[in-house]
This record gives sequence, C-alpha cells and structure tokens, in this order.
Amino acid sequence: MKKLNVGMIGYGFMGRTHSNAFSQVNHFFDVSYRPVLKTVCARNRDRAGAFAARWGYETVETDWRAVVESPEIDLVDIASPNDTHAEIAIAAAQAGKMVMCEKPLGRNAAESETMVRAVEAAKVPNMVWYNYRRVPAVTLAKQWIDEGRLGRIFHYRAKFLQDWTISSDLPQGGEGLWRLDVNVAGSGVTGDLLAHCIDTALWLNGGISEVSAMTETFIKIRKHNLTGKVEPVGIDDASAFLARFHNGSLATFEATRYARGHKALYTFEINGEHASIFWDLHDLHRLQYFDHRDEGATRGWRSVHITDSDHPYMKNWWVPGLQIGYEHTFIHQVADFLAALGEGTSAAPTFGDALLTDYVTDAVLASAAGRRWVTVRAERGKDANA
Ligand code: SOE
Repeated sequence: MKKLNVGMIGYGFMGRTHSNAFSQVNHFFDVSYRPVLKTVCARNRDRAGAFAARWGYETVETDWRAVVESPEIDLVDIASPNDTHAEIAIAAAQAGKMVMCEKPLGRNAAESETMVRAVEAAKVPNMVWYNYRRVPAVTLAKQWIDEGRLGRIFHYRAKFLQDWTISSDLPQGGEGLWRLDVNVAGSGVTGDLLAHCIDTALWLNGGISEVSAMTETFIKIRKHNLTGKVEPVGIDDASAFLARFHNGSLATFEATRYARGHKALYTFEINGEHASIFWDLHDLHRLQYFDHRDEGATRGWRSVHITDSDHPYMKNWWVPGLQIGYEHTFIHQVADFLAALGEGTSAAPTFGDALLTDYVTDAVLASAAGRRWVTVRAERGKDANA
C-alpha cells in the first residue's frame, strides 16, 4: 500500500472531521493508499501542537507555505477559513500537490475560477468536501433517480435551518465566528448552508438555469472580535430562492441561522412523475419513498432504513440494521478520493464541479441584491446577465 502524506491546514471543526476520515479510512475500505497524518498547520503553535498530539500528526507548522513547499507532503488539505482557500490551493497546485478543500471552494465564483485553473493547469487530483453527497441515503437517492424510478422530475425542495446566530450579543470575526465576517466568509448562509443544498441538487437533478432570491441580515451591527469595534454585518443571515432546473423542474431553497429550535436541519424532497423522495439530515439513515406504481391497497410512504449491505457504502460498516452517522460521510469521501487516485482520476466533486455551485450562489446573491431573476452562468468567466 502506498503512503500518502497529508498536510492539514487548520484544526477547527473541519480539521477534526477530515483528520478523523484520514485516520479511519483504511480500517474500513480497501484502497491502495494509506494516508499518513504528517503535518498540521495553524498560526497558533500551542493549539496546533495540542491538535497534533491528539490526532497523531508527526509535525507542526505555523506557516502554510512550509507545508505546501515540503517535499514530504503529497496532499494539502485546506480546512481553514474561506478567505485562505484560494491562495493556499493555488500555491499547493503549483507545487504539484494534490489538493482537497473545504466548501465553499472560494468566497465567490471569480475566486473559485482561479483555483480551478490552478489545479487543471497542474493536473493535480483535487476534491471539495461537499460531504452530504456521501450520506448513504443521499447516494441511494442519486441511484434511484438515475435509474429513472421517479420518472420526470417536477419539484425539488431543499432547506438548511440553524439557529445559532440569533443573539445580537454574538460578535463577528475571529476563531469560530469568522462565518459571520463577510470579508472572511464571502457570504453568509448562501455560501455556507445553501451551497450544500445546491451541490446536492446539482448532483441529483442536474443544472440550474435561473434563480430569483431574497436575503436578509437581521442583526445589522455586531462587535468585531479582531478590531474590538462594533461594525456593520455584511453577511446574509437568511437566504431563500426560487429556481428553474434545465430539466424543467421547479425548486425552492431556503437557509437561515434564525430558525429557533433547528440546529442543522438539512432536508430535501423531490417529486417525480412516478415517485417522490424525502430526506432529513436529523434522520440521515432513512429515505422516505412514495411510489405511485405500488398496488393501491398498500400504497403509501415507505421509510427505508439505509443500513443493508446492498445500500451504498454500508457493506464496509457493521451488520445490517446498525447505523452510521455524520463523520462517516467524510470517511466515504476520502475512500472515494483514494479509489479514484488508484485509477488516475479525481473523485467528484472536483474543484470544477464545485465551481458550478458557486455560479449558483453568485446568481442568488446578485438576484437578491438586484431584486430580479438572474440567469446562472453556464460558462467559465462568462456572466450570463452581462
Ligand atoms: C455551519 O454551522 C456549518 O458548520 C457549516 O459550515 C457546515 O458546512 C455544515 O455542514 C454544518 O454547519
């Protein structure tokens, strides 16, 4: 088995999910590479050191350039805030490293395009961590749709609801709260939460042609942790949009951090000519399925428990009936990345795939700002509305 030395940039929530995935993958999946937790990099040496000790990283760096330039590192994994993604990814690609990047790819599509160009020019394997594709139930939904079980798709409905920023006392900026700082995050829930819904939707239902959106910033000023001053809030706290897909189906998408009681309620429902599917992250191992072709007397919504060995990824886990969870989606993503590597390709979503999500989020923000329908960019570097 070939060793793959990982240089991890960042040690927050995503640094943990990714490190766990690299550590676990060989215990459960037969792949021809063995990730080695080589170096973790963060500006705070003490905290990075503590993280390295907990997860088993061999060395610690405080400057990401040292990781990118190190001949020891094969794969650079970017789990740091959004404003660092482009510079690190481009330098890593130019240094010939494989690159994995936390979502969203860039802070906007223009930034993402520079990243796509860099990995494509360097021909390095690359992937973006849109992990929800690899919830077995979501992967199974993709299989059912591709098999034609639903028939023609009429409706796609997605929501991602949270409630953690309702307090006006919550500051913006700095560790843990950079998601509220527009200069670091790029946008609010549009790039953070709707991006997940859009990635899944593009995968399951194809491209989106146009959107009509509204956004709101409910708390307009917050203390900034880095300056100590009260500053305007530039992110969208809530974002909702209507969309048309290329296949003729209609969609509604909604994300907010102001839905009291909801912590991470990601749901989608797809209604087709023959059948419908509903999925809920809080019940992630179940797929709700209704098939109109069932015999009338017993026709109804079925709740399929996605834990059998013939369900996606499940034969690699426990025995039928026993569930897996959130962290496994990251393990699946690494497993697929390593499998693709063995075949000389990149697993989806590549940087190029993730750019398509950024075209939609850019269109959503432009639509909300301009209070009009916006056509989603279909070609790189070309604004369809210009
Ligand atoms: C925000 O709270 C967040 O952590 C996102 O950044 C993640 O991408 C999402 O999966 C869960 O919520």
